[in-house]
Amino acid sequence: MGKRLGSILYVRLKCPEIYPASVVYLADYVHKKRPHVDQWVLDMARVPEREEVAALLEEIEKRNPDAVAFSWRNLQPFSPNEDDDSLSQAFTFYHSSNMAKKAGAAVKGLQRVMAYNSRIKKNLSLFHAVKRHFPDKQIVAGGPAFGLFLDRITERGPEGMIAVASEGESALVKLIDGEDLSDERTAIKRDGKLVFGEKKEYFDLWNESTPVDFDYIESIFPDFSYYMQDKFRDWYEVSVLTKRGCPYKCMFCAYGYIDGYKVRYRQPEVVVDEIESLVKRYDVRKLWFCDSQFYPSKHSLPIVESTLAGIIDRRLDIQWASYLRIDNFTPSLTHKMVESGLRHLRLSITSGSPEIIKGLKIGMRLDNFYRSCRFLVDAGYEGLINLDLSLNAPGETPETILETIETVEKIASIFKPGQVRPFIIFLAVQPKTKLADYAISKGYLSPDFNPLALNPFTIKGLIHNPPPLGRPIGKAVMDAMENQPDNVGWTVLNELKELYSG
Ligand code: B12
Ligand code: SF4
Repeated sequence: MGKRLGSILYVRLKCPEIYPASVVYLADYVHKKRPHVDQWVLDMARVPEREEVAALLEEIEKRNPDAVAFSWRNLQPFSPNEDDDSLSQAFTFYHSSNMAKKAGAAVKGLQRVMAYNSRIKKNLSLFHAVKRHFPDKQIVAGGPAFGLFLDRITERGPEGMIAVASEGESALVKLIDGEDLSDERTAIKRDGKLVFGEKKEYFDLWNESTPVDFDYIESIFPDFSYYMQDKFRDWYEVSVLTKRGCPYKCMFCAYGYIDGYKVRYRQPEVVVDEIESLVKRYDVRKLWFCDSQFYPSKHSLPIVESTLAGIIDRRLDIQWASYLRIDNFTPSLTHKMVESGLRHLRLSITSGSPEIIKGLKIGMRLDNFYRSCRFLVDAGYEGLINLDLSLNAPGETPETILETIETVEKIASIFKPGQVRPFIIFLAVQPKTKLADYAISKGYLSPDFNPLALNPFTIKGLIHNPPPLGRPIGKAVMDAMENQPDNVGWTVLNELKELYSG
């Protein structure tokens, strides 16, 4: 038995303005399970960068908590898609023949990499500051950043720090109770070495999860109201969890590893009660269901339908979005989606070539995809459809690219003109994925690659766009980003069609 904890100060590490789901769900659960524990939240997103250390030390002085619990969301802020300016800088640097532009992109790219590295150092320096100034406080850390990088972050943290990867509810309660954490996905730094725990059982989301008590959250989290202001109402998405896990093993995706391959649900009633509070209390209108996958498979159908039916029955006027597979839609589900406020669709079709889809282990058939598109039209869906395409996936050839273009055109023809927007997003190589194994086996990455050590060479390897197609695709994307920034997807597809149809 370790020391029991009677109070926790959560420190939400800096990240761009996004609803603070992690600490809201964690603190709410801890309060219901162990109401005697005092909790507070300090949100670094609201503290100017140079004042972070002082703000943290001052808050610890004031509260005197037994534990300081850091929550770290983003570790890899770059995304290899057409909306991210970093990709345009990288491609200009790699593919432009204009030396002045190349040099400009190199400088901007370097500035971003430096800012990124300095953010990681800054976060770690906060851990070390606590250890230095308050050696008796238990330092615990968790959050999405640890999902893939538990070891790499913890080894740079202070001695005695406990880090938790993936869901944190059960681990935190065990820590509060002074119990052993070896059956949770944890890393503890002891005598300079890491000792790992292994998760034995998922948190029982179905029975244990209840609607968030926002009165309580407001009482411990002074900045919470900031995320509920009027000014955010039209664009800001408050996140609501409906389930965890994804049963698929798409070659490029690490969500199953992070979140588990077994799907666990919150009860529809619980989810809908929570949405009702958000709507009635804060007039929230836009939601993001922050699941790895909102509709993972046919098995989820009754629960997903029941959640949407609850939103409709209670007349909750919301618009929602989520990561969503559409290949198992039914007419009834599609109607409920549209009626409950489906706002836009971002569909990771990845490729329109059956061979590439199979190779990527996406487990999707194109005829099912087309059928679901027709269900959406029948249900009256008129929102935008982003079709995420990762050109140059393993096995890609000019012929498979032409097949993809044909598929995209077919999908677009099902909807109204302008409704479908192809969106170019390169495959990012994430550790713990089959894509990483493949990139290593092909020599694109070294076996000991460190996805956190960014420099122009590692960045090139981490964006999967190898030769021989890498150059023409990269150049088409770079030109489109420069000349047709509002229509990159179609411009790239049209250019590649012209190039490869001979
Ligand atoms: C939904 C989602 C999004 C949505 C969010 C919508 C919204 N309004 O909330 C969208 C699409 C907008 C998005 C965007 C981005 N995302 Co995102 N996203 C996710 C996803 C699928 C779920 C995150 C979530 O909200 N989960 C629900 C909450 C409740 O869970 P949680 O935050 O993980 O918290 C739990 C645990 O982490 C833990 N925990 C958290 N804090 C603490 C603290 C302690 C002390 C302990 C013990 C435990 C603990 O306990 C919590 C409860 O169980 C994850 C992948 C995944 N499967 O987890 C990626 C993920 C979080 N995203 C990621 C990234 C990188 C991004 C982007 C930077 C991408 C980009 N380049 O644009 C942006 C950043 C957005 C921003 N403004 O910050 C990464 C973050 C880690 C990393 N590798 O950097 C993840 C992990 C995916 C990945 N690639 O690995 N994302
Ligand atoms: S890409 Fe989507 S469906 Fe595939 S494993 Fe990841 S979350 Fe699941």
